[in-house]
Amino acid sequence: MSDFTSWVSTHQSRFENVLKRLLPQADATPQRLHAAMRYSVLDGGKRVRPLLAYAAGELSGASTERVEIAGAAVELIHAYSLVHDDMPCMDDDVLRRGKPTCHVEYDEATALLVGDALQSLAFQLLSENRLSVDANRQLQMVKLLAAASGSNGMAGGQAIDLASVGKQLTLPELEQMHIRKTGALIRAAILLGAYCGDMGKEQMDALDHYGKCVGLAFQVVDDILDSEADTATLGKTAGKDADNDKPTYVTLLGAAEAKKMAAGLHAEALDSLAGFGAPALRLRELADFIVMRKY
Ligand code: GRG
Repeated sequence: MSDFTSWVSTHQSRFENVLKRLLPQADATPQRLHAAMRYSVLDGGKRVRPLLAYAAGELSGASTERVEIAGAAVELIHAYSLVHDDMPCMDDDVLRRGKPTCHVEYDEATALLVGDALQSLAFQLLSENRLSVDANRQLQMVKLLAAASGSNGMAGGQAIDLASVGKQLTLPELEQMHIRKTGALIRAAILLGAYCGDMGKEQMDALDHYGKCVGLAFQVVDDILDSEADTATLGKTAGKDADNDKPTYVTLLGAAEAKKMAAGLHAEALDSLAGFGAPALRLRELADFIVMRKY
């Protein structure tokens, strides 16, 4: 096992325990909602966003306990978005992380409430735990996650995505959609991880640029995987973009150009880490993983 693989699996399993502790217990009232929240968040997912938060936190000298709260807040928002995205009123999917989607396993009303409750819990965690010595900084962190997940971030990107079915988008339009829908939360994970420690403005800006590049690269690769990988490998239904007549990097540019674009974003992400030197190793490796992943 490479050093990176072992870092990933150690942090994934640490983080799983953090989530188990922070989520409401399944036997607490209302049991069905709490069980569905745990079903939707635990035992699945690559945990890319928390891993990025851990790596950014390592770079800014943050305490692991603080980074884990910030990472959990981001992961809960991510899990809520997947639960809602899979519902019949959106992507209408039956498979997520290799198991039946939340509304299939439970029911639609429960899935709606799971998303709502996960989102609230994310902000509760960010506000009830001390994540920075500076109260203003902590407020800034709450605002950062709100902006990344709201109508100018993830939810807005999803709205553009739903409105673009069956339409031809230009490359800048597609890019704007994905910067919001996928990129904003990935970028927030990195910045929140770093904000748990201490980092100067210039370094924060460099990290932000890294976040923008890997966030967009993540989506370009997602489009490629949706068209090339199979359902068993992905743990979610492959070929959904084509089935839903959605514009993607693959439909717009073709697979070969989309791969070149991912490689270009990968190189730009690595460039923005140049000033950090050796301590940014994990962020470099995570950029490699995001671009080379197979699921
Ligand atoms: C419902 C407000 C709202 C937003 C939904 C994130 C999203 C917006 C929709 C998910 C659909 C999708 C395929 C988005 C593309 C990229 C993406 C976020 C993929 C899933 O993330 P991974 O690969 O998932 O990190 P795991 O399961 O590993 O956590």
